[in-house]
Amino acid sequence: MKEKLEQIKLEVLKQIEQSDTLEKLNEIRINQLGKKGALTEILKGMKDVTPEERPKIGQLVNDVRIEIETILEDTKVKLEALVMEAKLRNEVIDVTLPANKSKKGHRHPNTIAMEEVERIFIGMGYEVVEGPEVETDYYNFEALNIPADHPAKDEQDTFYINGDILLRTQTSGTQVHEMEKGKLPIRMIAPGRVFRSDEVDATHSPSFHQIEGLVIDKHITFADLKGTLAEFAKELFGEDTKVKFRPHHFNFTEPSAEVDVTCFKCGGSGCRFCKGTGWIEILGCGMVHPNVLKMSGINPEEYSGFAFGMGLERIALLKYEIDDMRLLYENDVRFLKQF
Ligand code: 2U9
Repeated sequence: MKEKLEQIKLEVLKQIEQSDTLEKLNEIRINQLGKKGALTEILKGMKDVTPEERPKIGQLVNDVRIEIETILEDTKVKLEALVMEAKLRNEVIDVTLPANKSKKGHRHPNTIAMEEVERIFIGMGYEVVEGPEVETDYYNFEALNIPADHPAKDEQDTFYINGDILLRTQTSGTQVHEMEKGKLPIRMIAPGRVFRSDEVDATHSPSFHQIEGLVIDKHITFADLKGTLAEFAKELFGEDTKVKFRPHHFNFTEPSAEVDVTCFKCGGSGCRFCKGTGWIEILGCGMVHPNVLKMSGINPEEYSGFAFGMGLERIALLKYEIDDMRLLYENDVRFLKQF
């Protein structure tokens, strides 16, 4: 038995010595030490050994097993080191090669314009407030002095969830929610996505973005509105920009106006960009209608305010001289990477 064990040991050691890959080494482990291995076979044959001899033989088998395992483990470590060495030799990194350029994205022109407008108003002490895109008829129309069946609702046709719940056509509901909180004064802008049942063309989209503003305090006058928007226009389009207020009508403001700025391309003398007029329309505004204040629990005898609203896409198109709004939504990288 002893000789047989010695013979197995020598045979295994020879095999280990000759194995030059980790796979071969593993094969030896399975064949020799596994369930069907030579050593296990010997243990199985222990029933033929006398009871006195059994512990001795058992000890011998164990010693040989430990010796083989130790040599297998040492050889494995050596082979792994060789594999790693060869790998390191083959995978030489040329640190002088130019690196692969990572394709870094950047902000969308809409986002750039939005953040620019926000920056200007934050600088004037305004808070940026976001509101829900799904609104009730009350917050989108009723509270803004647009009652049921008013023709203004026709111009702002939208997508209805049911008879009362709709996708907002303007961000004005956000200001109504703020007014209802009863914390005055208010100086806020409400940027966000709005929806209209419009066909897509160069200047329309069923989903676009607005930035509306609202200021409510004691003694707010149209002069505050003019001064604020004149300053905003200068910041956005340049120090020489002048503003013009044209009378207009909105249900939620009285008096109301549309605001033009001097064309930043020709300075007001008239060019193709401003269609020869020297002026470009950028937003609408007005003094908050007393009905609107009253409906949200604000006393119009004590408080007054002004509001304004602009289409963000329109600002982005003007600022970056883009002539088709659809380009802003197509996500064509060749277009987007120009900004
Ligand atoms: C409250 C009271 C008044 C917001 C205003 C406009 C004028 C306006 C248009 C610009 C182009 C919408 O995107 S557009 O089609 N908006 O002209 N918006 S005043 O007035 C408010 C808002 C909230 C409580």
